[in-house]
Amino acid sequence: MTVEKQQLANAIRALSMDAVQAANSGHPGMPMGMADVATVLFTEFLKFDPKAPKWADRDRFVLSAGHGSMLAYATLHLAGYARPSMDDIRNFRQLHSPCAGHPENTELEGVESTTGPLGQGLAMAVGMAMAERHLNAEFGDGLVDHRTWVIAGDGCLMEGINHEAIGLAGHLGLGRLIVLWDDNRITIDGRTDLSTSEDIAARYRATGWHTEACDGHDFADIRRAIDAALADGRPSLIACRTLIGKGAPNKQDSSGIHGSPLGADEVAATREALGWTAEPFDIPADVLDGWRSACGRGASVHAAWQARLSADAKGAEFSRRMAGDLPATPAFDAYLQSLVANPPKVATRKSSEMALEALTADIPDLVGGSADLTGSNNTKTKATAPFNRNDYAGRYVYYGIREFGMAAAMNGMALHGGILPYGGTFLVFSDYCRNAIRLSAIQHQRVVYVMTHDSIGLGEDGPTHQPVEHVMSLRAMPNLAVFRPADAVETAECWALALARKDGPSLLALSRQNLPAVRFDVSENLSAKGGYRLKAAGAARKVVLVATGSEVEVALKTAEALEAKGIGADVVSMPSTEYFDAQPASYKADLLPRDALIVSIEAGVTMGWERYTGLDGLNIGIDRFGASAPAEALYDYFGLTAEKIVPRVLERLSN
Ligand SMILES: Cc1ncc(C[n+]2csc(CCOP(=O)(O)OP(=O)(O)O)c2C)c(N)n1
Ligand SMILES: [Mg+2]
Repeated sequence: MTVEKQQLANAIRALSMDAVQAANSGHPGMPMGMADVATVLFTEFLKFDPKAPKWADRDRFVLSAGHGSMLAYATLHLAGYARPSMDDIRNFRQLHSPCAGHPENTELEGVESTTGPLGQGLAMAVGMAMAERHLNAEFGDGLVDHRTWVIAGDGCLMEGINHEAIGLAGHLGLGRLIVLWDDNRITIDGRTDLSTSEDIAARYRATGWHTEACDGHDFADIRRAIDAALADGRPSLIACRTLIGKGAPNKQDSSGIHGSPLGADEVAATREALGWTAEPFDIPADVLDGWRSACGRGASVHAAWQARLSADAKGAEFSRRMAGDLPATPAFDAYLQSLVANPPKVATRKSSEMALEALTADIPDLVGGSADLTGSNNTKTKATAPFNRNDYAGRYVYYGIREFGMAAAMNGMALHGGILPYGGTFLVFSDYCRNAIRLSAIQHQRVVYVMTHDSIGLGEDGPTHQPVEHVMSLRAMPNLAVFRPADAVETAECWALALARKDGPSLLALSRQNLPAVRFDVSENLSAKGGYRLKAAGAARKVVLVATGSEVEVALKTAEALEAKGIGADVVSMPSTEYFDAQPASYKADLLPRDALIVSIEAGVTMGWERYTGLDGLNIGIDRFGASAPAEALYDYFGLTAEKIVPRVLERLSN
C-alpha cells in the first residue's frame, strides 16, 4: 500500500515540532505551514539527486524564510541526503550540529545558501537564476538546464531588497525562477494587516512577473499552480495560502507559533490531530520509503547528464568552471610586466580597469557589473558584453541603482558556481549592501566588491559621498579581505589576491583621484604580505610611516621632508591589514619596530590604527565627516599633507 501524501507532509510537521521542542528554541510555525507545499515540490518537481548533492545541473532550492530551517533539515533527511542524519536533527540548534538555528551553506551540502536575513535568500536566488541562464548560453541545454526555487515568507516580500531583486529578475526575464510564497498573513507582531495593505501580486505583475495563487494545503491545487508557473516564460510568484503552524489545533494561524516551541500539551494535541503515532525522531518505515522512492527519481536523470558531460567537447571546461579553478592568465601577466616599463599615474579605479581588461580576457568566469556607476567604477571591459534577456552569454550586468540587490545577486552567482562575480559602487554605499557583503563572508563566497571613490579624495560631492568610517569598519568584518592599493602595481596585485581567495569575498577600495606610481618592481606580489617596507630610512630610523592607498604618496613626501631634517623614516605600504595580521610575528616586528615612532596615515577614522602604531604612536586621519571642496583643498584642510604632518611628527619626537 502506498503511503498517503499527507503522511509524507506530516513527517515534516512532526520532525519540526519535535526538534524545536527538544531544543526549546526555534521556529515551528513556518515548516508546519509549508510542509504540504514542500512535499509536493520535493517529491514531484525538484530536480535533484540526494546521493550527489553538488550535481552541477541540479535545481537550486533556497529557503529564503531561513527561520523555518527545520523545513530544510526535515526535507533533506527525508529525501535521503547523507546529512543531516537523525542525530543531527536531534541536536538541532546545539553546538556543532550542522542543523544550525538558520540554514548555513557551510554546514550541509544540501543547503544551497545561508539564509535568515529576510529577503536576501530570494535576492540570492535571482543571482542563481542569472548564473543558470549565463552558463546555459555558454554550455548549452545538455549541460545546464535547471530551475531555481524559493520558499519565501511575508517578511521576505516586505523587505526593501525584495523590490530590488524582483525588479532585476523581471527585467532580465528569468523564467526559471519560481517563488513559493508562504502567504500565511502572519509575522512576529501578529497579522500582516498591522503593517501592510499592499497588493503584493499586483506589485510582482507590475515588475514583469507571472503570479499564481493556490491553497497551500491542497496537493492538487499546489500542483496546478506549479504547473502553471512552469508553463509561463516569466519568473513566477505563487501565493500559497497557508495556516502558520498547520496541524497544531490550538496554536495554528497565530503569531504565537512563529518562533516558540509548541509545549508538551500542544505537541501531544498535534500528534492526535494529525494521527501521528510515532515517537519523536522516529519516522515510520512506510513514510520514509515513500519519501526515498519519490526522491530517487533524480538518480537516472543525473546519470544521463553525467554521460552527456563526458561526451561534451566543452565538458572539461565546464568542470573547471564549476570547480572554481582559475585558468592561466597570460594577458594579466603581460600587463603586470608592462607596468614596470611604463609606470602610469592614474587613479586606482583606473588601474583596476586596466587590470580587469586583462583579467576578463583571460578568465571567462568573470562576470562584472555596477550599480549604475559603470563609468565611475571603471568595471566594464572590452571582453564583457552586456548580459540581458536577449543575450545571457553577456558578462556585464547593468544592475541599476540596486546596491543591495547587486551584492545579493553576486552571492547567488558565486553560490551557483561557474561564475566569478565582481560589481561596483561608491565605497560610501557599501552600507547599502553591507549585510550582503556579510553574507558573502559568512558563506565563504568569492565575490569581489569594486568600491571606488574611497575617501575625501573624491572631492566636491561632499560628506554624503565621502567614506570616512567605511574602510576601517569593513576591516572589522571577519573573512572579508579589504584591499586599499596605492598604485597600479598594488591594484593588480590585490586583484590577483582577490581572485585567488577561493573561500571568501574581497573588497577593493579605490581612489577617484590620480595617484603616482610607487612600485616599480613586480618580481614578487608584495601586497600578499599585507604590508611591506616600501622605502627604508636613509638617516638613522626614528619614524615609521604606515599608510594605505592614496595616502602612501603623502607618506613618501612626509618621509622625504623628515629625511631632509636628518630624521630617518621608513614608509610601510599596508594595502591589507588582514594579510599583514597573518604574517609571522618576526616579520611584523621588523616592519613596525618598537623603538621608532610609528605613524599611521589614512584618510579615514583613526580608530583601530593603534593596533599597529601602539598607544604611543601617532594616528593621522579624519574623525569627522568630510566636506565639499576640491580634493587638494580637503587634504590640506584635514591635515593630510606632508606640510601638516611633519610638524606633528616633530612635536611628538621632541616629547
Ligand atoms: C532582515 C531581518 N529582519 C528581521 C528578522 C527577524 N525576523 C525573523 S522571522 C520574522 C518575521 C517573518 O515573518 P514571515 O516571513 O511572515 O514568517 P512567518 O512568521 O510567517 O513564519 C522576523 C521579523 C530577520 N530574520 N531578518
Ligand atoms: Mg508569515
